[in-house]
Amino acid sequence: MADKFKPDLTYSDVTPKTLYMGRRNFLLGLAATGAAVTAYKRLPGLFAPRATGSVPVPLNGVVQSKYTTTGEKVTPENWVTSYNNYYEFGVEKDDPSKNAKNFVTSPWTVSIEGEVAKPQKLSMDDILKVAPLEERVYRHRCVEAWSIVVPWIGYSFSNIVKLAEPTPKAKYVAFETYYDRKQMPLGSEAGIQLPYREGLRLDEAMNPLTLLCVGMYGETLPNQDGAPVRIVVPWKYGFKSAKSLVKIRFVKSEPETTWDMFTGVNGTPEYGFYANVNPNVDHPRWSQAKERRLGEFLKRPTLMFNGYGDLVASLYAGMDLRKNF
Ligand SMILES: Nc1nc2c(c(=O)[nH]1)N[C@H]1C(S)=C(S)[C@@H](COP(=O)(O)O)O[C@H]1N2
Ligand SMILES: [Mo]
Repeated sequence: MADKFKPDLTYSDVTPKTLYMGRRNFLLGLAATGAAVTAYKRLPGLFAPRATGSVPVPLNGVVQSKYTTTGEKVTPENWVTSYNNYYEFGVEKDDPSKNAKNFVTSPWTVSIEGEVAKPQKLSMDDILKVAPLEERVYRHRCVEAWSIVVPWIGYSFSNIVKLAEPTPKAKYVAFETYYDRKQMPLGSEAGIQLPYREGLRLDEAMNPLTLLCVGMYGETLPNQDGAPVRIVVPWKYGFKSAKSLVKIRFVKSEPETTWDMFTGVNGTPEYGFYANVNPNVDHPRWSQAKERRLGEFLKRPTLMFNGYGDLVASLYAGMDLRKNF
């Protein structure tokens, strides 16, 4: 790929980063700057220092992706890390940033299982070697009508699918995320079934936009944003983008998910399996026509498929998107 490379360290980053990276790792980071893809192949691990799971560290060798399709202003990182949902750490928007500080994400294992020729367990180092890391700026729209624009880092999830070699029986992918009552004591009060479960149809999972995500804003993921590895599905409501992934299971039929098992305040299901961003189909309790971009005052119109229709609309040809919401 002849894309431009984005250095992982810019001059303005240098001072704060030296403080927590330590001199050796800092120099390693500098050495990798500009060497990008070749460095990606040579570096023993892409984490500058080994991630402790408490402080994000720069990711080296990240290339710009052709799937950055929005020229919209990136949301200030501060908003993205301090206003979000991660119910295992509490249900208020400022809970995850406060309560996930000491979440231990190293070592980490992601298990690939089910209808595959190659079931396997991957460490984070394995995951970082599957494909070159790309930076992709995506719109991200929560079902609760707020949105953000984030420079994620990762690669197409299709790379994982290829690694797993699904059998012809595999039609869906089920995701399961980490749950430990000791580290996540507020999870039991969240009112949803944990561990958090999500899923995609196999063709949705194969769509190049579906991202296996290991970082954002040039660094590994902060705990509250799903460290150390998560899914990002930009044309669907945010709840499909499961954080802190531990299991990827290829299955024959549509898997149960945390949010389609959830019966809302009226005792009826409020969230469908598809969850495609759709300004024309309201949530039972609020309109989806507009959204508030975090940090902005005026609401903006919500876009069909969150603006990714040219790449994903064909997945739903002939489907009634009101029924399959
Ligand atoms: N494990 C887990 N993943 C999760 C959630 C959660 O509560 N637990 N919340 C989801 C919701 S509702 C949203 S909007 C996004 C938010 O992602 P962000 O914090 O990176 O913005 O994460 C999704 N992934
Ligand atoms: Mo959400």
